[in-house]
Amino acid sequence: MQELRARMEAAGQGHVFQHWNRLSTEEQERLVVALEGVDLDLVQAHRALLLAPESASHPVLEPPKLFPSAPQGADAERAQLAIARGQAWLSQGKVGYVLVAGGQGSRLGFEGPKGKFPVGPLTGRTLFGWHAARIRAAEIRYERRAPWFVMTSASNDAETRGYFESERYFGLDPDSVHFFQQAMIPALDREGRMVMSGPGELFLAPNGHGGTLDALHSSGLLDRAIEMGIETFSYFQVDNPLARPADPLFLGLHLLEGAHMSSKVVAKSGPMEKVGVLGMADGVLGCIEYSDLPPKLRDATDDQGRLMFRAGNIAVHALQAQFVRELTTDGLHLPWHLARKQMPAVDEKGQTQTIEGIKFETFIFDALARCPHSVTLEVERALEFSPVKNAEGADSPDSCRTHLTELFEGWTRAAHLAAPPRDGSGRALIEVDPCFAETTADFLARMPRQAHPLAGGWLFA
Ligand code: UD2
Repeated sequence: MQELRARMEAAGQGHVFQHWNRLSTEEQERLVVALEGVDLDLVQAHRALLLAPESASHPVLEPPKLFPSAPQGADAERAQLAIARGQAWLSQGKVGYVLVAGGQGSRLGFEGPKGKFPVGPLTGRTLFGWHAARIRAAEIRYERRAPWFVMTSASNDAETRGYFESERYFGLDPDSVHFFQQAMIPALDREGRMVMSGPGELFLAPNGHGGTLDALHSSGLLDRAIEMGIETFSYFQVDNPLARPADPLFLGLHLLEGAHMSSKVVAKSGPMEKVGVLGMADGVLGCIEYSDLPPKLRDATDDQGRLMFRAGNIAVHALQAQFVRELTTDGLHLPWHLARKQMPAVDEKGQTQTIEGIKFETFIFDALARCPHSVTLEVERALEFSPVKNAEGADSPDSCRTHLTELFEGWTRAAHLAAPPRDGSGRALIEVDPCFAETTADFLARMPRQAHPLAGGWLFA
């Protein structure tokens, strides 16, 4: 105890004991356990980062080279080659899926893991359900079971595992689903002191999606994946039910290029859309936040009238397992970002107030800076990106359901089927199971096939 107290005081964090005498024995024990789990060197590094004067750097920004969504000529030939390569890679069991689901979903206002949120227009299929169905579809197509690594955090791990169990792993083999938790780290106040959310409670926050790589390593799953023969991780986020983790074109392009890490992007809907864009800063690939893109570059267009900086990041990546190993040996080699957030903090009198504290996060896309080779594939937004982030408006459950039904209805039009029934608001009542089709071509290949009636609409399953 004395040693712990001395260490905290030496690090300028002695305040964590200021309410010690008011705590019950159990609370004291809990606090000691929490403090012993803190990496004080990391906290010191975060403190130094916070208190350092801000440097105003102005890097030279350039758009990245994009592989086009509708390739022509030599690109079309390369795409054919890539698809064959990607399919072979999937059939040989070289791909492991990594889903990040550790975030807190506070913008959505949903209690519990975001992956439990229902978005299936007819079935109410949840976000986890969509991802599982796409993995199942790949299992069927490539006649190969692949491991699925699901990252949770302390706040949603037990509920996520319980949910998979209650859903019988959505028809997947439970042994192929591996949960792992990302690390939680202290947040700091403006003076660089660790925030206490109660007299004996240290405030901890997830360490950002870059923490996925570190957690894969420290959980032992990285080594296990490599032992299983996994060479490429297909990484995607829980909030996008249209993410296609087993896309042979993307995986194949990544392999043909000999890339360490690759990304999918969609064309920004307009200069003002608030998404990060992939781009080069002083010749180094990364993600440029929309707020860091000067208006002149934000609005600039190319000779075809398209935005020059249009490569909207949809957070879908392919990463080589050996590259993940390099990045995580002797700690995670990614830069830290500061996020100012409202959080509860106990004051000297023991009263809890809301303060503006600072969370520290690493971002997966910063690993792009360390790749000598990388592919950036532009994909169709309608087919691959409809995230659920906000309670209403853009990127909400409602916009996502509309998006899904418009996509599926387009497939029925391509197949010359009659128009599906509509609800009172005019939205088509239709849903297509990913195991039935994931693209127009898949859907057409399944015709003629009758839909099952469900909830007054058509379900293709
Ligand atoms: C992210 C990207 C943005 C764009 C967008 C696409 C950042 C900073 N911005 O914005 O550029 O690509 O996604 O949808 O990433 N997560 C964890 N642990 C964490 C933090 C996040 O698992 O500690 C997961 C979270 O569950 C979610 C995903 O990462 O699946 C995205 O996190 P977010 O909601 O914080 O990122 P967002 O939507 O602001």
